[in-house]
Amino acid sequence: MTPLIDAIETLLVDLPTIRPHKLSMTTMACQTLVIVRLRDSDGVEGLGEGTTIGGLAYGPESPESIKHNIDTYLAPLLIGQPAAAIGALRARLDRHARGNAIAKSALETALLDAQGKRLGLPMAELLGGARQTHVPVLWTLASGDTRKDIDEAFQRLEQCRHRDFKLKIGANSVDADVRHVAAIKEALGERASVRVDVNQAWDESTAVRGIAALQDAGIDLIEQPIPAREHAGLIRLANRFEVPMLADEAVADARDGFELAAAGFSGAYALKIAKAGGPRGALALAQVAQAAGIGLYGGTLLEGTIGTAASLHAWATLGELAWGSEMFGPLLLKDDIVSEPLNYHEFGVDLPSGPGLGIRLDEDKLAHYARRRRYAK
Ligand code: MUC
Ligand code: MG
Repeated sequence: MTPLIDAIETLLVDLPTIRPHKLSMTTMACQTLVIVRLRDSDGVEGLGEGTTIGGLAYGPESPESIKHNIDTYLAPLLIGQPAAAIGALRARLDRHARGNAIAKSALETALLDAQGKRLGLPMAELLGGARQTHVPVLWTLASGDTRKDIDEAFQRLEQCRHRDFKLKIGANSVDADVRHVAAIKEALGERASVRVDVNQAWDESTAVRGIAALQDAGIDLIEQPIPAREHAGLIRLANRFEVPMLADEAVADARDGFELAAAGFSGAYALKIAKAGGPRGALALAQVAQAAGIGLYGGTLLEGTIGTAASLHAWATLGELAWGSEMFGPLLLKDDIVSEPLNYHEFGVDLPSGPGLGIRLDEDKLAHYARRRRYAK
């Protein structure tokens, strides 16, 4: 008999970060994961995660809205439905609920995890099969302090943890940011690739000035220098400079990717399961990028291990990630809610093996970090 979806539970999990993580729009001391536990009538459980950055600072979904909208609107659309009909279920969510890409990504991940466990297959096999099992991972230097960032970079290089670094800029003046980035690049030299993420903080003329100086300093990639909706401006910047642009907030899904490519963008796209409504949507964007000759980059919204593993299963199916990935979310957190952490080594991370995500919850840790209901007696 076809298993049906019996129950969907959501939990908010607050995990402290190892140090403050400073972005142009917020500084994080804690990350909140929305964990989904989906139970099917055959007893199989699927896990999913929906995570954003800084409450509502990064985008229109907050952890609380993700939980609320799953509980109130999205879960009821899935309960009682055939659990294996993942394409039809995702279409059903899109037909009845607009937006909410992160919430949908968490549910799609849980559906894929359950189906993988049911069939005894890793999630990557449901998505086309792994073409790589070790994915390169960069580290974001974002302590807000140049000296600390340089020390952190050397530590990571010596541990063979990371050799590509992304610097979060845009919160300070352009001159201060350029000085900070140039000092880090000079200290690291050719030992590391240094990139920046401006997270939309500049207008176009500021971007022209900033990027010119960053290009001279030897920076390899400029991520989302101007606001997400300014596609024409991003294309002008891509045409003006030799250093490539990485579109992040500007491209959520395949439709955005098609529009930007058709309008003449060249450079790279950051794929994120959270932006695209799940692993399948992120891979659809990857296909558009590949057709347009645009480079791929495996992106994160700083998910914990479950969201990171789901992303890795998707990225593993791609032949090449020209710019590697940033699947370091679990390393930014002081603790974890899974029984076996991901294996980071040799400047990358292994694709977890085993059915579904290949990840098991640590129930004690989950209970410890799960947010209690504030108004319970
Ligand atoms: C972003 O915009 O890229 C990814 C790494 C990081 O430090 O922040 C995120 C979000
Ligand atoms: Mg970014």
